[in-house]
Formats: sequence, C-alpha cells, structure tokens
Amino acid sequence: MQLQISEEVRAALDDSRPVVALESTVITHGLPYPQNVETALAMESAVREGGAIPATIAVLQGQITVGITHDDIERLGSIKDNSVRKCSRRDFPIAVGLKQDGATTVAGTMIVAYAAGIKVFATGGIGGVHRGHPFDVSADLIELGRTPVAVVCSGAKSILDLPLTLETLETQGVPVIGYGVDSLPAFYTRESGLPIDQRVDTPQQAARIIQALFALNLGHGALITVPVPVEYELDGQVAEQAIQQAVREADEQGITGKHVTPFVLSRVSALTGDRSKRANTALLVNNGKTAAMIAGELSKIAL
Ligand code: PSU
Ligand code: MN
Repeated sequence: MQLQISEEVRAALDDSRPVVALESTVITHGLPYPQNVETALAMESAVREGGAIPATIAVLQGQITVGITHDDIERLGSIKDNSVRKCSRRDFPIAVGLKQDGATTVAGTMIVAYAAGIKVFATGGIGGVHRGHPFDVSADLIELGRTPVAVVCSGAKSILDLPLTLETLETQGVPVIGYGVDSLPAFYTRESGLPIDQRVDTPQQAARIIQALFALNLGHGALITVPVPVEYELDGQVAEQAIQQAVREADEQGITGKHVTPFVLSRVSALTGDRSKRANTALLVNNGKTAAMIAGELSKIAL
C-alpha cells in the first residue's frame, strides 16, 4: 500500500517512538462542524500530552495520508453534507482510483495504521451489529478479526445491539479488554453490564497484552475499552430514550448501508443536546491520552 507519511510520524516510527493513529470519519460523519474540528485537534493535543505523536489518517485526493495537517482537518471537517467518502475497506480502491477525498472509519484506519507500522489507534466508538438488523454488521468488527492493531475506544454506542456485537467479536477472535472497568463501556455510559475478557488497570498491563498480540502473530486486533470520564457520563435512561427514537426514525425513513450510523449519530446528538456533545469530546480526548500512555509503555517493552 502506497502511503504518504508526514515527516514527524515517519521520524517517530523510524526511532521506535510511540505513535497513535486517529480516524477521520468521526470528523466528517461523527460530529457536527465546528465541534468536530475542535475535537480532532484536542485529541491530537491529548496524544502529545500522553507522550506520543498523533497520526490522523485520511485519503486526500486519492493519497492515503498518515499524519494529515491541521489545515487538512479543518478542510475535511468543514465540507458540507457529508460529501467526503466514508472510507471503510471496500472504499479504498474507489477513493484512490478516482483521486477522491476519503475519511477513514475504524476499519479503514486500522488497515492504514497497520500498513504504516502503527500498533495503537484511538477513537470514540466502533461500529457493531445494528439493533433490529442482525445482518448489518459493521466492517469494523471483521477488520478487528483480520488486522493486528489495538483499538482504544469507549466500546460502542448502544445505538447498536451490544450483546450481538460482543458475540461477533468473539467469533472474530478479538479480545475485549476493560481499562479500569469490569464490563463493556457503552460510550455515553461507563458500564453496560456486559462481560469483557479481562480488566486491566495500568497502561503497562494493556501494553503487555498488545505486545503478546504481536509476538504471537495471530493476525487479528484487540479492543481496549476505556469508559467516559465519570463527570461526563450521561444518565442511562436519557441516552436510551434518544437512541430508541433515533433508531426508529432511521427505520421509518428507510436509511440503509453506510448511511445508518451517521444518521443515528446525528439524531442522538440532536436529541440529547450539549451534554452528549461534551461527553463525546471528553471521551475522545481521554482515549487519545490513554492510548498515548499505552503506546509509550509498548515502545519500552518492544525495545
Ligand atoms: N460510532 C461513533 N462515532 C463514529 C462512528 C461510530 O460513536 O464516528 C464511525 C466510526 O468511524 C466507525 C463507523 O468506524 O462510524 C462505523 O460505521 P458503520 O456502522 O457503517 O460500519
Ligand atoms: Mn452497516
């Protein structure tokens, strides 16, 4: 895979210093402008605070780019109507072949991070199995089963069927780790009550698992789930009501395919207002910093 890697990221990778990959679909399809751009930049700063180099990934006019600039983030984030291609595995040949802009999903970002030699990737929530549509399985879950990258996230929004999402991750052979938590985080809320495979409490423990994942050469990824910071957690019932309404509207309006997740995300955000937006930003920033600390420990072990 031909990559355009920024000088800063290239230098860090060459010296085996910690690097954290960041996705771009959350910028173009996950949050409204200008909160999306502010959050993306805040996340990059949090990665630096945590001691790693951020590498935000996107396709820029057909060039798969690792470490896009602040200007690129502003440009992608301010393009109207979600017109940037949402780039999952199947979209790369189209975006590259036709020299389009593309924002990489969790699956898309994993593919590029792996090709660049980046082991740790931070985001907010992964895709999963949709409620009421058990055959609508996000390509993120399949990618986790086939690409060795550690994805640091806050679980998945309960716009998804979380039990079926966990079942699929099990089938795909993906270990689900709770970082300071005993059950799977559900994005806006810290705990879903659903089982994880192991709890860890330090960046070092998480790094040991990731080190083993690569050493064993198993060929799949891992999920490190970090709950939203306590002071930003949403009331579970408020979140659930908005989610039920948003999923119902998606069904009523016949929204399908790659449009389902962006539609439901924007409806949930509109229905829950400022609190959910603050929670979303807070967990993205916290995940960036946590991922950086894990990547730091990993580069110590790997030396
Ligand atoms: N969940 C969120 N925010 C997001 C996404 C999911 O809370 O921005 C984005 C991620 O980029 C994820 C993608 O990879 O949506 C999943 O889309 P789909 O369900 O179509 O696979
Ligand atoms: Mn889908």
